[in-house]
Amino acid sequence: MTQLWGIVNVTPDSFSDGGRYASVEAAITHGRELLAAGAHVLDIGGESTRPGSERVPVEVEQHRVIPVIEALAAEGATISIDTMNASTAAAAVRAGARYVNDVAGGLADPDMYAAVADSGADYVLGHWRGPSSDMYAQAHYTNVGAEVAAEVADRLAGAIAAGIAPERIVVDPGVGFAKTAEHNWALLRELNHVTGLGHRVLIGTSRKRFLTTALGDSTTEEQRDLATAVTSVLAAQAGAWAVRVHNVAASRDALAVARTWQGVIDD
Ligand code: PMM
Repeated sequence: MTQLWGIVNVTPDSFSDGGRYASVEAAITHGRELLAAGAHVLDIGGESTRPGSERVPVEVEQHRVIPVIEALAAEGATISIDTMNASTAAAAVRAGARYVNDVAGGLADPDMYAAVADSGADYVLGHWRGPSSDMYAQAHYTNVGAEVAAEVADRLAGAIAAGIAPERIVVDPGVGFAKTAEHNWALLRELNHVTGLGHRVLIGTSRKRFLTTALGDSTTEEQRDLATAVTSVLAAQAGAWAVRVHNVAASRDALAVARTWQGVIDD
């Protein structure tokens, strides 16, 4: 059964003056809602990686995410920490996280592989070519599926050499990271290169701008949830182990319909 990873962003709410308490409480509540909607894993992040985003100091990142991880892990949730920072990864695992989701695949922090190896957590290794502030400068490919898979294979070798057991590593081709919309669609069409690496594969398409190629430029992020649910089914059919989504209920239903179509009655 495809794993549903629900996204919990712990970032200050610009419309609220409640400060840290408000964003922590809101994130915990949101995490509970995603679990009720069927999320298997909550992916908790305190630093945006959207195109153009600036980095957040690690102290601020940890101040945001650690109380949320502690609270939700104590309630029995399976937690992933979405971070590019080794120290945040280590602190999050101490607080109860079971996965370290690193969109930079170890390239943003030279200590990441060692921190993950020591922590005992599973590792999501994302394809990345540079910081979000100028990621489009790196968006050059002739055969995106093969090139992404080759670069991920390189990172995999480094992670395994640093002591992370291969079966603990999930790979992610990094939809939207140093890729144009055309690259993202081609990458998804050629997912066999990445699934062929022999690891679990996680795909993150949720609400991303490239979906407007299909939907039209004027769609808001929330208006991309149905399209995201369709990509969840297509990703699952292409061999993905997990999808990372904002609207868990939409992808849960879409995946349930696809399973039923295929005659799989598993829940
Ligand atoms: N995308 C974002 C953040 N974290 N993690 C993984 N593993 N894969 C992704 O594609 C991914 C990620 C950016 O999206 P968001 O800002 O909507 O969370």
